[in-house]
Amino acid sequence: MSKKDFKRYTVTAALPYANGPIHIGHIAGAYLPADTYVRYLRLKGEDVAFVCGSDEHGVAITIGAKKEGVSPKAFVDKYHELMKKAFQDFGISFDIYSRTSNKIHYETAQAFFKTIDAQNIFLEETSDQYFDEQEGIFLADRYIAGTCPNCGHTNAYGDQCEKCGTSLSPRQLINPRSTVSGNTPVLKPTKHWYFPLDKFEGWLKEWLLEGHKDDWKTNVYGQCRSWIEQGLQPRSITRDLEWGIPVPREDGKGKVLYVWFDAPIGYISATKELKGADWEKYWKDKDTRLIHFIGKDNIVFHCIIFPAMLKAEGSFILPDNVPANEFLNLEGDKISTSRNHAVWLHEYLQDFPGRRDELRYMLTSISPETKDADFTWKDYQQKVNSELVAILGNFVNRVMVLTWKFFEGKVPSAHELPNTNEKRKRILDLYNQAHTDLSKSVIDMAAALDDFRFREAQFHMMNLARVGNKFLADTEPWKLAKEDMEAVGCIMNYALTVVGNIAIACEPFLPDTAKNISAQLNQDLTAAAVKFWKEKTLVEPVVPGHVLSAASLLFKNVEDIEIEQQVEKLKKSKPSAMSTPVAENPVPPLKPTITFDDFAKLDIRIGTIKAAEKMEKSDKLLKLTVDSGVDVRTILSGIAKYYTAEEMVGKQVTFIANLAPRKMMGIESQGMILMAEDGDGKLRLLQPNEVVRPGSAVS
Ligand code: B3M
Ligand code: ZN
Repeated sequence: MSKKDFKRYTVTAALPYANGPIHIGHIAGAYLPADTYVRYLRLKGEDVAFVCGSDEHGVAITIGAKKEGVSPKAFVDKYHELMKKAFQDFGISFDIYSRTSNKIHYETAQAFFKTIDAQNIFLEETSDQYFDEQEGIFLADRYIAGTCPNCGHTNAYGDQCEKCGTSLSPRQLINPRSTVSGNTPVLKPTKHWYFPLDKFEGWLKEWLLEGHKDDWKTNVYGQCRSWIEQGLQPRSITRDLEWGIPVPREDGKGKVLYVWFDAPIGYISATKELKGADWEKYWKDKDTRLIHFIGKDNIVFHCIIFPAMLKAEGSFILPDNVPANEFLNLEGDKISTSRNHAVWLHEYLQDFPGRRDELRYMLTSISPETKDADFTWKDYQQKVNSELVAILGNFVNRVMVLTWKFFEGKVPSAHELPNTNEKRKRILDLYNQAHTDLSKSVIDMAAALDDFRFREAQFHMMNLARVGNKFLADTEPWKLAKEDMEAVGCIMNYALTVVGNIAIACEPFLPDTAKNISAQLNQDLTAAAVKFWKEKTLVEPVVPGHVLSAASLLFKNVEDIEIEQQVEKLKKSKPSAMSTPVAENPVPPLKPTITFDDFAKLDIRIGTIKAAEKMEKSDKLLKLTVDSGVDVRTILSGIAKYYTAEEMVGKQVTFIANLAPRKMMGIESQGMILMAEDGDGKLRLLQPNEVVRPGSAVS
C-alpha cells in the first residue's frame, strides 16, 4: 500500500506489440488486473487516466511484416485495429488506446531524447556489429540468432535466450546467423547512442532497492535486485533500421530509436492525446500516482530502464508501483502464438457470447500474481458452474424470486423486528452474524484491491454471496411465511440489501453482472456505490416500497460439450491465419562447410549415465556422471525440463569427449551431451540403436 495520499492516478498497461491477436495470457498478465484496479479507483471517485496502445516499432513488427509480405505500416494498421477491437469487445475500460506510430508520439519521443541529449548524458560509440551482407542490414535483437553462451540453446536471439532467460547482446552469441537469410554475418562498424545505465546504479539502489523494499511485490523487487546487483551496463538506444522513430540528431541519419526507448514514452504520448493541455499534471505533479501493469518479461524495462530515463529527462514523476504478474500457461503448456496454443480473446468472445464476466472471473481467480498459473477448460467450467452459478447467481436469483413471490416484487420495509419470540431472536442473531461477516469481507476486499491482490479481493467479493446464501438457508423465510410475514419482510429486506451491495462490490471484477443486478433491482446504485467504496462499508442501496424488475438468471452452466469443443480445438490447432508467428524455432539454416579435418577433430563417443542429479538453483541443468569408457566424468546438460534425473540413470548418451571443460554454476562440465531439438523446442537424447560399450567412438 502506498504511504501517501494522491490526488490522481496515471495507470498504464503494457503496450502490446501490434503483431498478432490478444490471448488470455495477455489479459491475465496486465490488462485485466489493470482494468479491475482502475474500475475500483473510479468507483472511489478518484481522478484516473488509464492509458494503453499498440507498440508498433521494433523487430517484432518488421519481421512480422516481412513474413506477411506487407509493409510495416500496413502490418501495424491491421493488428492495431484488431487488438483495439478485441479490448473494446471484452470491456477493458482504457481511457485511451493509442498507438506509437502516431505523430504526437514521434514528437514526444524525439523531444524526450533531445532533452536528455542536451545534457550530454548519452554516450556515442562506433563499434563493430553483425551485418547481413546479402540483405544489407545490421543484425540486432531478433534479426540474429545463435547458440546461447549460458545454456547452449541453439536458438537464442540477439537480445535474449528464451530458454534460460539470460539477456544477451549479438556479440555474445556462439555461431551467430542472420534470421532473415540464414547467412553467417560479418562485422561492420556502426555508430550508436547509449544510455549510461551504470551511472544510475547508485540512484536505483536508493530509489528502488531502499525506497520500494516494502511496497513492491516480491517477484518484482527480487528481479530488480538481482539485475542491479549484477552490475548495470550502458544500453544502446538506437538501431540501424528503416522502421522506427528517427534519431533527432544531424548525425543520426538512417538510425531510429530502439523500440524499448520509444515504447514506454508511448504512455506519455497517449496521455497527451487523451488530456490535451491538461496532460502534464498526470506526469509531472508529485501528487499523481503512476502505476504500471505489466507481465514479468517487462520488469527490467519498467522498473529500471524507464525510471532511469525519466530521471535523466528530469521533469517527470516515477512509477510508484509496478505490480507485474507472472505467466499464464494453458492446459499445462506454455501459451504459444506460433504453435497456436492459446485461447484468443476474439475467439472466446465469439464462442461464448454474453459471457465476458465468466472469463474475467476465471482469470482473476487463477491470476498469476505470485507464480505462474495454469488455465484449463475443466477449471473454467468448474469455476463458472460451482461458483458463479451456484453461489452468486443462485443467491441473487433466490432473493429476486422470493421477493416477487411474497411481496409482488416490492421491497419490503426493514422496520425494527421486536424480539418477541425464540424464532425472531434467532433471526436477529443470524442477522447480526451476517452483518459482521459481510462488513469484514468489504474491508478485506478493499484492502486486497489496494494491495493489487486481485484474486483475494475477488474471493472476498464472492463471500458476500456466500454469507447471503447462508443467511437465507439459516433463516428459511419460505417456511416462516406461513406464520410471521413481518419477519419474512425483514429477512427479505436484508437479503435485498446484500444483493445491492453485491451489485456494487462486483463492479470492478464483473462489470456486466453489476449492471445486470442493478437492472433487476431496477435501481441506480451510483450514489450508494461512492459511499460503499469510499468508506469501505455496507450501504443500504434498496428503498422499501420500490418495485423490482423481473428476475432473470445471471449465469448459466458451462456444459461438458462446450469445453470438450475448446479442448479439441486446442489439440487440432495449427498456426491460424490471424496469428503471425515470430519464428520461434525454424529449422536452423546450414552452417558453413567444414573440411574432413575439422570434423576429425571432434571426439564423439557413447557413454553410460551412472548417476544424475538436478542442479540446485537451476530448472534447466542436470548434473550427470558419465562412464565415458576411459574415465568417469561430470557433464552438465540443459535437459532438466525434458528428462528427470531418475530416468537418465542407465541411459546411453552421445557426447563430445574432447570439448574444453567449462564451468557452469560453480561446477566444471567435462564434455557436452548431444541432443536433437525439435520444432517445439523440446530436446531429445541421441542414443545408439542398440546398447554399445561405453567409450565407443562415433564416426
Ligand atoms: N511491447 C513488449 C511486450 O509486448 C512490449 C511492451 C511495451 S510496454 C512499454 O511484451
Ligand atoms: Zn540460454
